[in-house]
Amino acid sequence: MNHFPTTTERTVTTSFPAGFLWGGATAANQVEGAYAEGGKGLSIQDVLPRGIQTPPTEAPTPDNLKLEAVDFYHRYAEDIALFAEMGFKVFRLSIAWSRIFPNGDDDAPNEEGLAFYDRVLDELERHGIEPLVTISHYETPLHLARAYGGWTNRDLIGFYERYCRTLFERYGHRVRYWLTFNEINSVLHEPFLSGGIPTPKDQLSEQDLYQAIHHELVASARATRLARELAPGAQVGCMILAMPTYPLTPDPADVVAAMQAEHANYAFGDIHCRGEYPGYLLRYFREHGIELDVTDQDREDLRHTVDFVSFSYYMSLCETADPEKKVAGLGNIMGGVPNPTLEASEWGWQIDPQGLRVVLNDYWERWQKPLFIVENGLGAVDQLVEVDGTPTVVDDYRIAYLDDHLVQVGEALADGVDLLGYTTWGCIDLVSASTAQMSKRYGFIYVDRNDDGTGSLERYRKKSFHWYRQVIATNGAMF
Ligand code: BGP
Repeated sequence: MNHFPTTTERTVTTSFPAGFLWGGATAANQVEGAYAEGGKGLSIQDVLPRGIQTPPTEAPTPDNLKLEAVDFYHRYAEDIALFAEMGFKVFRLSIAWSRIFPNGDDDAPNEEGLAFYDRVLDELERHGIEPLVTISHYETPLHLARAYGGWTNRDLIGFYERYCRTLFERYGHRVRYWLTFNEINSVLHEPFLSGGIPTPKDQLSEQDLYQAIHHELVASARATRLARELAPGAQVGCMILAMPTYPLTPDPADVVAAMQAEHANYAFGDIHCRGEYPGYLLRYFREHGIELDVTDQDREDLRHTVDFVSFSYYMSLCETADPEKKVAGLGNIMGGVPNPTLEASEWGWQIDPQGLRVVLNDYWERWQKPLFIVENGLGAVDQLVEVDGTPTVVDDYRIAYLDDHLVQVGEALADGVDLLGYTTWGCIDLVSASTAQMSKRYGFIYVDRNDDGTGSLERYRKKSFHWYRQVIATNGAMF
């Protein structure tokens, strides 16, 4: 078995499948801006000026970069034209729930919000780019957080279902790929960002947290059921924050610790793919005195399993059973123990291209559902320079990161993994989720906006823009 590759060097020449969906990904709250235009209500993001680092503010404050973000709301046509220039086959966007239902619990949708996404979808269609829509991407309407306690409240299932019904009725004939909740497992670590749960993390009981998770899982399954009814041909996927967890040492106790850490994430995929709670999670509930309110209808709803599994991948983690070796986590919401063999990005996210292959092989073998990589990329500080009189960024580090990861995607394809597509995160620079700043950039397109909010919002092609266009034009033949 030692013929399997152990470096990032490609050892096989399997090509990417015909029709492979190359593209990029964004989220409404990180690109759109126009936070109070078009009848939009407030979302939790409008009161998170410092990302996940400090508690929410009472009301929107001028230092919140997401209020204007990169102004996709007004510049979507220009941006989509740039995506088309790169040859995108797919564009992942989220719909801002509070543009459609400003308070979340409104009786009727906001027509202006719906019309905005009609225009965006028209533009994508004009360029032959397939939309991939995230229904809820860290942007719960603020009213649902404040008045209902976010997803801890069962009423949110009904509000979400009404929202999904509206989306499927309006866009179901033109959107094939839907994701129910962005990184659904992240609620374990960031209950407000991910689940609109206002109770501070250290005061939130596991009972309430898992009840909220249960409500989201039921809502996700109901969305899948509804899509089958209202949007035949639609493909619904779950979306998981993937982070393969390695044992820190070969000590079997570390191996078990890593397995258990991984279970916390697997559970979300297991329920979405198998339609019921896995035994290891039921055991956890028993041993921690967690008794969920689960109705017969919930059980029946959960049986509506997803068509595919999507995930984000940025890094791997280690786990250990030894409390002395448990050092504070990386700059990521999932914690974990740093891997001594890996380099890290400027934000402490450890770079591990082979980890992507581990995830692809592992998820495929575990669930036997088509996979979709809907986030991957390098957050870095970029320097705008002039080359031959044209402003650009010479982002060789980003090209190297993506290149190394795509080599590993090729390895997984050669192993027979069924992969629908690959959308890099933040294909255009956007406001970072964790830091709420501009300076952590992911894009192929540079946006002139600074952390202090200044900047012209002009767009410039980076070196990686031209590289990615080649990747797509050759359908990944260069890997
Ligand atoms: C994921 C989120 C995205 C995105 C990305 C990068 O967890 O789904 O919204 O922001 O991470 O994170 P950051 O912006 O913190 O660098």
